[in-house]
Amino acid sequence: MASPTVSNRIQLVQGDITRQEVSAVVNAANSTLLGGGGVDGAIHRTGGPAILEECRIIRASPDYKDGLPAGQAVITTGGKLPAAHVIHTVGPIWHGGQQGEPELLANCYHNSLRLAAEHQLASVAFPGISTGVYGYPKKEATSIAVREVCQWLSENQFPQTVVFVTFDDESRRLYEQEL
Ligand code: AR6
Repeated sequence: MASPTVSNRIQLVQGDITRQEVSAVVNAANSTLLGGGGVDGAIHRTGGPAILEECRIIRASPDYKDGLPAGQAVITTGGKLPAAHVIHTVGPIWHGGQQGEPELLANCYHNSLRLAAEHQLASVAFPGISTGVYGYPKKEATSIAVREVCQWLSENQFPQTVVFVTFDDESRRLYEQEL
């Protein structure tokens, strides 16, 4: 049987990322890994304390004593979420675009996908990393998200499927245009 094309491996869903039945959901975290608002708050609220416990263990390792740098990713349990895992990544805070924001945002997608592949995860759901509190312009962020995911899928077998989860109508339209 022919392998599915990249576009057949991408889905667009409008809704709450914590309800996605996927192998892993990606958390738009901050470098403390100890929780926050937006997607981060929703994931910890719905997933329960097991996620925070693992985040604290990660923070206790010498590698992450100063926190998780922007662009990097780590994986924990999904606790009580339908998803078995959470991949936590830290998006860049938007400072106008001249401080490495596009590269850092691309790294978030790339490193999250690399972790998913290392764990042979079938499906991963991404929110629009950095497009909330961190202020990244949605159109530019969407373009980077779609570009990085398409490139990864064209070169790798895992994850088999990527789901872009959008919250609002504007974001959904931007993904539709980009895809
Ligand atoms: N499901 C899907 N998308 C959502 C949800 C949800 N439940 N909630 C919000 N969005 P944000 P950031 C959308 O602010 O910009 C936290 O405090 C939202 O509309 O969650 O990376 C962290 O601890 C937006 O488009 O993440 C950090 O301190 C996108 O998800 C900081 O916010 C991301 O919004 C990270 O900010």
